[in-house]
Amino acid sequence: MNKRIAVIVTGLAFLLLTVGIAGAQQVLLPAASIPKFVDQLPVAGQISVVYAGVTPGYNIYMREFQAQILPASNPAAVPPIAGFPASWVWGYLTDADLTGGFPRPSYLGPVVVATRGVPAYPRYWNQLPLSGSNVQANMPIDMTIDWANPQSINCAPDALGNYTNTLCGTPNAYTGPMPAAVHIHGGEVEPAFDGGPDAWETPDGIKGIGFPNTDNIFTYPNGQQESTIWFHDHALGLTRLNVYAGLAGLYPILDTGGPSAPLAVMPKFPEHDIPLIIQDRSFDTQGQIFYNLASNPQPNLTVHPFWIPEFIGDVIVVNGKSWPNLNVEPRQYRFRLVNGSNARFYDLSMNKGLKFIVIATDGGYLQKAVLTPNVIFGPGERYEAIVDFSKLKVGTKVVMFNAARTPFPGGAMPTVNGTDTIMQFTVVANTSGLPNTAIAAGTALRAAGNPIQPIINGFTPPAIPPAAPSGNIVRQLTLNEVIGAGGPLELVVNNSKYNLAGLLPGAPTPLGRETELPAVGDTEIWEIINITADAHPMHTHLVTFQILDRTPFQAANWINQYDAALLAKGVLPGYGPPNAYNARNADGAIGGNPAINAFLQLSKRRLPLPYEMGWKDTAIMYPGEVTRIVVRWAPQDAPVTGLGAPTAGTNLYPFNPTALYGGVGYVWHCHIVDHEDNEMMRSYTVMPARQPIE
Ligand SMILES: [Cu+2]
Repeated sequence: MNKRIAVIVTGLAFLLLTVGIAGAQQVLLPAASIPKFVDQLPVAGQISVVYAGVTPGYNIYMREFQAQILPASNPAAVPPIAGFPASWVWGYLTDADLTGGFPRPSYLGPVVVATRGVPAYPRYWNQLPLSGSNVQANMPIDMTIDWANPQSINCAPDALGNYTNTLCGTPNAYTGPMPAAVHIHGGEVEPAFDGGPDAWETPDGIKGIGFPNTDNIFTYPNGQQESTIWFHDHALGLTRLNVYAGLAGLYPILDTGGPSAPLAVMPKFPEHDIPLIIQDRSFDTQGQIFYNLASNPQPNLTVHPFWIPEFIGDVIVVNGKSWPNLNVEPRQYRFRLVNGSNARFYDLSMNKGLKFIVIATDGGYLQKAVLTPNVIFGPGERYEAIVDFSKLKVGTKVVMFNAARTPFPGGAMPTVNGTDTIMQFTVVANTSGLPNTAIAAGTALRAAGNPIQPIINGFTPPAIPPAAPSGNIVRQLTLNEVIGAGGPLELVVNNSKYNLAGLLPGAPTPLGRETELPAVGDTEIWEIINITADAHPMHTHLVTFQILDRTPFQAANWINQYDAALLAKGVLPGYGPPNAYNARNADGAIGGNPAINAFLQLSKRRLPLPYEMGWKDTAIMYPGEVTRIVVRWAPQDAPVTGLGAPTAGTNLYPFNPTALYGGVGYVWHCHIVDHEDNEMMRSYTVMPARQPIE
């Protein structure tokens, strides 16, 4: 462990001293030269809104266009400065947007407002440039990683894992039409419409194996609870670039029967219900987005010339504007916080004595509102929080700050008056005339017939050991870094590369690469053992889960056993766990790893934070800890016990999650998208029945 951490720290010191490698044609715009709080935060209206509950079919066009991210002018500057030009970006446009004028106020969007129980049928069109893209010119595409490769050149590694095709290595970057795949993050949808990493299509019609043959029309049943889900690009090995370029939008699902009375009276979009999609970006001296390879350089350029372990931006962008201001009335506001960054975690707080009243997690409302001075979240996570400006005088300015280190949690502090600052709120007179609301700590948030259903034992975790209620399948799975000279070369889940086949004899698809084969309707405990130096926000497709606990373990001792087992079996980094995946270890867990319970430091075990005690689809897994989650392959509302409770082999979804499209099921992965793009993702398939376990 210590050695691994030392390697990372060395890499960080290196990045602070270097500039420009592959992006040498772009020169970094100093973040300090960008004035803060000049532009207003784009809200619903400037970001288009599509009411899918009213119009279930709608078009989304992926296009290249210009958006004004940096201030176009700065009237307050003395002496006056000219401001910055619009930036070339990629984004999702609606029919109305095509004639809506450019540059747009934001690259993000649209906000697609869905209604629970009313299916939506978006039609996605990849209309990114066939050639001559202004965005792609600033975003070198690494062909040495496992990616959505639309060309006939084979860039895959050889049997030993070496990348030998010189057409794919330094200094070549892919410049052809860009593959894209739209993933509905948090959506309960069948595999064909999940928009997983293999479901990509290029603007000239080349398709990945998972792209549905439905005339580009997807089906989202919208069966889950009222929550803020979102959609973003997910193309294999390209997600970090496509999302960075702007391909992300919000997808709130509304349900009149979901919230409690005090919450139901809060106005919905747009006035007092406002998404805050937080991202970090860098810009060049021409005002163009800059995927700055020097922000965390890849130390082994001969292996992956254009992939870096984590992109670290020096400019904070909210809803597509750098360091914006939002004018607020002296009343309560509802903010839908989305961490849309590549790799940056945020630890949000506010001055002037303001706190967050957290009301919802990724997948729905908490049972009761939680008052907290700060909210910590990683890429992909969402929280909804009430902020009460009612006690502040008109004219008061409130700043939202960030205290999270990068990489999280042990990396560098955010820069002072830079990445430590998110945005500003200015209190203005109440002109809406709408009555205030009264959400407070402890306010019940869910309608009477809609309590949260703790999958097992409430949020009181079962004792360790045994690790789980008898009869439940328990998986113990690792998060690993593959380290080369100077730093990480890739990151993997359970020491298994994404497309590594043959780990599980009898794996059900022609690809044979999946290892997690839960039965539909089953409830499993996943114990994720993080032996890397950093925290990873792990994300499951299809299902929301609940966090049971986090427990530090004697890392050096367990890793010694683990490394010895890998060595004894001759297993190379990235080529699977040391033992047979489906054989129970001494803890009764499958996954192919040495038992860990004896190494847990139980006195240091922590329950999830109060604001994490709800439905999650992405959760922070800290280094040196085992994070336990309980996952159930059934709709959120299915009862936990008694009549109608799902059991292994019962499908309660209104679709068939075991249906495979092109041999593709679902994935689960790290949502640091730079990690996800370089192997930190596993393929998983929902099965009609439990698989035999040895
Ligand atoms: Cu990760």
